[in-house]
Amino acid sequence: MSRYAAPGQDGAIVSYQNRYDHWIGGEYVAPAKGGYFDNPSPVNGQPFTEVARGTADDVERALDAAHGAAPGWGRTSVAERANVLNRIADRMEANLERLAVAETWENGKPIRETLAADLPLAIDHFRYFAGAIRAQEGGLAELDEDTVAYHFHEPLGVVGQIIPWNFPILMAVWKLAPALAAGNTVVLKPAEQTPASIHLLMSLIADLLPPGVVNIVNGFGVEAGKPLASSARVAKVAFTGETTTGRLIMQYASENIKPVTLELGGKSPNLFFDDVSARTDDFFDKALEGFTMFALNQGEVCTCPSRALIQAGHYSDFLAAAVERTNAIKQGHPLDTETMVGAQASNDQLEKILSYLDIGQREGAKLLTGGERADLGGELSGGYYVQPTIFQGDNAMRIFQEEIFGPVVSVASFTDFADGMKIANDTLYGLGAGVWTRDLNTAYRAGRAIQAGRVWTNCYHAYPAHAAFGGYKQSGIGRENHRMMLDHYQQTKNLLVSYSAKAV
Ligand code: TXE
Repeated sequence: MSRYAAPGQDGAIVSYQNRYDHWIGGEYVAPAKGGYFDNPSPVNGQPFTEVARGTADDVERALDAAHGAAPGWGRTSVAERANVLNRIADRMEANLERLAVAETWENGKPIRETLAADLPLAIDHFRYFAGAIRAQEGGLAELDEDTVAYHFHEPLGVVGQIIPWNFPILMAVWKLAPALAAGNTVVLKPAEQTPASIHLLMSLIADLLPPGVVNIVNGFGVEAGKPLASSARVAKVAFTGETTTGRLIMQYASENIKPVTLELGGKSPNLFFDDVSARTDDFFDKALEGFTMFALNQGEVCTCPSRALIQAGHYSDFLAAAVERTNAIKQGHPLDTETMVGAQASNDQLEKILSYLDIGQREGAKLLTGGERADLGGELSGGYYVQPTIFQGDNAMRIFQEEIFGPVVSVASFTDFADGMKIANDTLYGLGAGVWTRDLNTAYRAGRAIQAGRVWTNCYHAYPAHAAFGGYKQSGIGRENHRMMLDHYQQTKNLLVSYSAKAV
């Protein structure tokens, strides 16, 4: 095991400014109203920097910069934009360890994940959209011999983006890469819990982008996010966060008839059919691994497989093995390379999860393991740690219906295929799902029957840039990833041209 030095310690590869202002027009800009707030690390609960508290005035200033840059950036050739995106990816790759440590320090997630997943995925995202925009073509329809409909792609202009704290850099990149590739300029509001990693990223790539193409306004939801989403000066709003907040974002944007894409909450089912346990082999092990994915990223993933549905024929045996496997998860210092579960991202989130641990027990669910705040002692005693927790209950319970966003899984059994589908779809959400079976017919039918935008089959929590991701039902509107994402950031211009000299 090795441990990366924490920021501020000897040998640290990340150092922060004492304060982060807004990033507007290619420079730091102090907040119009002068306020700042502390940014604590969830690893130990201690503030490590302070951040400008944005208001509507700051949003306006950022929109000025974004509008100033929009015509120039929108007119660059796709080759130029793709080159910029590729250079950003190269710069991030050259600084991968630094960005990974920053992401871990600010969010609390284990360094093994930021090194192996968050940052490589973010880098690949820029490369993917650099390629996608180069390959994009318009369309042409020959309406008759003399009449042609041309279809062009145009940037929308200035877009507003509001992101959460669970994957600070990756969520920023999921939104920035397609928007920039399509020729838009951006005003982005990071989550108030995790702005510093994004500023670190911006400081690394600032020289690669013309001033004003990407602007960052820090701050809280109502103070900074609302004016951005409500503005008549944005052509589109992209949001990731809680479903109730998504509803507000739609309301704000509807005032000016602006399109929104929303990536919201989930309560994803993870189904384990009987045949998973038919043999004790690698596949069985893989399925157990799939079960424990509820604790990945401390459960702070919109697609967290937070409802494990196990078919009745192997229910007890599979569950016993799953509990054993969960108990072997190594929780510890997020900067240790062997840590699998780190800290929750904020004290608010910690308290929300603890309240659900209480709710689960009060509504009669059986606690199979975990169930408490984890006290890791020493320098981590002020941090926000929760034990990986398994509840057994039934799908009507709140712990099966409401998003906990912690390392907590609620387990129930199902009898046959129809029963499994019924329980899986008995939710307001429809973002992700998992299906585990050796039978490809079952896998296919389940994948088609589950009402979710992404159904992982014999795998879970993979997020390649070229697979569409998004929600059914109350999990959202629109998609992220995949080149179809470009459609959310472009206008379609149709020119309908008659080449005939004849009067009609
Ligand atoms: O989310 P919010 P929170 C879920 C998860 C979590 C819960 C609460 O269940 O426990 O949401 O987290 C900005 N106008 N998810 O409170 O409030 C806010 O500043 C404009 C799921 O952090 O949705 C932040 O930048 N903006 C999720 C962003 O919205 C507003 C990821 C997300 O914050 C706003 C995060 C407003 N009125 C939480 N209010 C996922 N789907 O991945 C807040 N914001």
